[in-house]
Amino acid sequence: MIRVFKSGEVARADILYRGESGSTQAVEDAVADILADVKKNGDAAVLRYCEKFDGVKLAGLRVAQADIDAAYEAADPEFIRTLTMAAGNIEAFHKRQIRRNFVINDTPGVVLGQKVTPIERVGLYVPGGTASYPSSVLMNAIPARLAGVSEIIMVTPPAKDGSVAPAILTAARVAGVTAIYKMGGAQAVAALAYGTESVPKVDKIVGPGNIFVAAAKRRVYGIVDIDMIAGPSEILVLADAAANPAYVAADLLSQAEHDRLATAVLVCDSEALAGAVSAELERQIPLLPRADIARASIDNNGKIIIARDMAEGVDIANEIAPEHLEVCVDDPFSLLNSIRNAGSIFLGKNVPEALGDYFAGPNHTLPTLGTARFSSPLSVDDFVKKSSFIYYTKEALGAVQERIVDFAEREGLSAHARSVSIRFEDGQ
Ligand code: HSO
Ligand code: ZN
Repeated sequence: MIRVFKSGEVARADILYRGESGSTQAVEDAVADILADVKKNGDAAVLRYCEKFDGVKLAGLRVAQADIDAAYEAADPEFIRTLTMAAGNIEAFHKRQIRRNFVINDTPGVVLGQKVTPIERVGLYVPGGTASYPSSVLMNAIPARLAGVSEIIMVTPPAKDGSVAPAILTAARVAGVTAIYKMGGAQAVAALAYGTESVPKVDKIVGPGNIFVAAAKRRVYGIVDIDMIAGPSEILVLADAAANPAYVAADLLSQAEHDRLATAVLVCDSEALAGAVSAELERQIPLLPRADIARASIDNNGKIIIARDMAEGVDIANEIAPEHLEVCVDDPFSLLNSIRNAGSIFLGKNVPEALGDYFAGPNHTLPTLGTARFSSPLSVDDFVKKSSFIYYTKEALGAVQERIVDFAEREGLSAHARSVSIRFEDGQ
């Protein structure tokens, strides 16, 4: 059963609790060893770990273009149509994020500006097993492509027969992934970060993964950039008394089925709705193929918080800062302004989170674990960097040279001062 709290009767820590997750010393040690091994021994080490962890002895790591094309050709045309439509929506939304260069030319003889350059090579991690989602391939690869990344290198652990799920290969082709390697875990992160004989070294690694992948990403951060360390999926449904309890329960379960550690929370202003949603959860859970996962998530991490009114409900949502926030009220736009902390906001009673997970266009790679307080959904910005530039004529430099010399001398940096003044000395 989901736990039910009244806002005035529950400690803050209980409101904010998201369940246990995270790394252990044993994981950290194992990952450190794997990283060092791959750095030193390259492909041979990766192939060895592939045999050990994925149970398959591969001849090579790269997936042949013919295999990608064969998966695409064999795919259900309806699935390709769905992928293509979703990709079109994701592309249309993310296109609006593309930043332009800017130039400032306000002062005579001075040009200042900022130029945007795509990151050259990006590694995209795609988990294996049941968390292997074609939708995540689209969500990660499309913003990278729009940013102008020239190589999008996808990695994913192979099945025991050495294959990669055809749906993943198909989505990769639709999204514009440029190369695919069969490898997973910390060894894949290491290969991307350091490069091997067959895997090019990348500049940034994105995509979700298990605790080994997360620990490896954390460790290689600085050698390469990373997107984020994603925690288990989270949903917070903020609903008024008139919300449909069956819909609310279904939406909570859509995230609970992701992971035993997923967190599903309902905040509402009605005891009646709380009771009805709790009953609906009990009715719906046994109907799900992934009932055991959903049950564990709802019983361990799920909660219903009854707020005094919707304004307090918004405050609680802001404090929790969920990855996904559904606002199940009749006039959701009236609350939008007061929502400050949420990865993605689903407005109104007709917008299940799944609409955003798959199709609407905004990204589904979102800040978890309360990091929506300070971070944003994955976007085109994650795949570019900016350089500033400065141009001054000699006259323009001359007009400010004394200020710079003065500033540099006050910092005790005479060589700095001199690099300016030398340009105005006779005979130099
Ligand atoms: N809800 C997940 C994304 C996803 N859902 C993929 C279905 N497939 C992100 O938290
Ligand atoms: Zn989902």
